[in-house]
Amino acid sequence: MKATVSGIEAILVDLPTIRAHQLAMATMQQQTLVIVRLRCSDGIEGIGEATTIGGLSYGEESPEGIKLAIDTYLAPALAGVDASNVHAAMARLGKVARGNRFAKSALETALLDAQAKRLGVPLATLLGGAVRPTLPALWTLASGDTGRDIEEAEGLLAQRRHNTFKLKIGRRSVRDDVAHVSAIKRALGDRARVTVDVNQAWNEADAATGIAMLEAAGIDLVEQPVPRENRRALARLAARFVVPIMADEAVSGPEDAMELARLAGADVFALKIAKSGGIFGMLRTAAVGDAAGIALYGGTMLEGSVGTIAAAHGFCTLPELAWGTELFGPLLLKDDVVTQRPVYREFDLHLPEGPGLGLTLDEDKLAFYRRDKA
Ligand code: MUC
Ligand code: MG
Repeated sequence: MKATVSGIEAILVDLPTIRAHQLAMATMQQQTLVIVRLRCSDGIEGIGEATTIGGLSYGEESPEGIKLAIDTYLAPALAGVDASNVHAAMARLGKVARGNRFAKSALETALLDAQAKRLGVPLATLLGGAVRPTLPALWTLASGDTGRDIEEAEGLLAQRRHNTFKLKIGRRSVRDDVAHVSAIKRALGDRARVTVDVNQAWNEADAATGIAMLEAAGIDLVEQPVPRENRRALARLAARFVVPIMADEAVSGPEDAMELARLAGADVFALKIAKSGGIFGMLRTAAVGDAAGIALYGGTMLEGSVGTIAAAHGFCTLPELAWGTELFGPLLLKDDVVTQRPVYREFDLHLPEGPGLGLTLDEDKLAFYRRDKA
């Protein structure tokens, strides 16, 4: 019996965070997930998630816009299509909508979750198989306070939960940011790797000054120091400094990856399923990086468990993942909408077992946190 897509629901879910999370462009006090439920005629339901950071301040899609795009354009285009043919379904979405990669990613995850459940295999198995059973996951220190960040890092090192810390900078002056980062690196020493994410906040001159000082302070990686459009500046910085430069906002899909590879524009690519329009787009982006000798890193949009585990299934199939991942999103949330939250142990994220994503929605929590609850 052929299974077809019989219904799609996109649900806005507002969840509290464990603390404020300060980035160059926004301070998050909570996180909004868009949870997608995709029902099929054979009774199987797939779930997916589209999540961004800080409304419209980080990317071009907002949670509300993602829901609108799904409800109005994408869900109607999938009504009645063969639910077992994910590539054909996604090609159809490509015809009805340009861009809207986060929304498409959530739908692709839901289709893949449903199909893997139908076949009785984990999603990574449907993708060809996992080459690593767990994924290293870093933690982002972004409380806005140096002392509090050091205390947080010390606690997580002692618990053996994380040994790599990413610092969000770019809000303050270059000098203040460098002082903050250097103090944290001095306190942690060789016990932890410390990386920074500038989230496009510096111009090229600031970046040259800042990166020279960060390099001297022993920082391991500098992520997206300049605006994403300024690929040539990224290339000049990558050529000038020994500390690896990572492209994040500058690399969405394989086309960006190709352009950056041509320019020698980055040493590392941050991969994310949302910005690539789904797991397959992320894998195509990774393939370009691999071919160009660019190291890979598994990024996050600070998704909850559904989006995080979807990305994890994709990342664990990559032959090379030299810089590990930052799949810590669920840990930033006080609560979630799944019955069992992901396990983090011995510095790694452990994938759940079971078919599909290996997750089940918690109906009570979903009812409680959904924005449109009665
Ligand atoms: C980004 O730009 O990498 C990842 C961790 C975090 O705190 O924000 C992000 C997004
Ligand atoms: Mg980033």
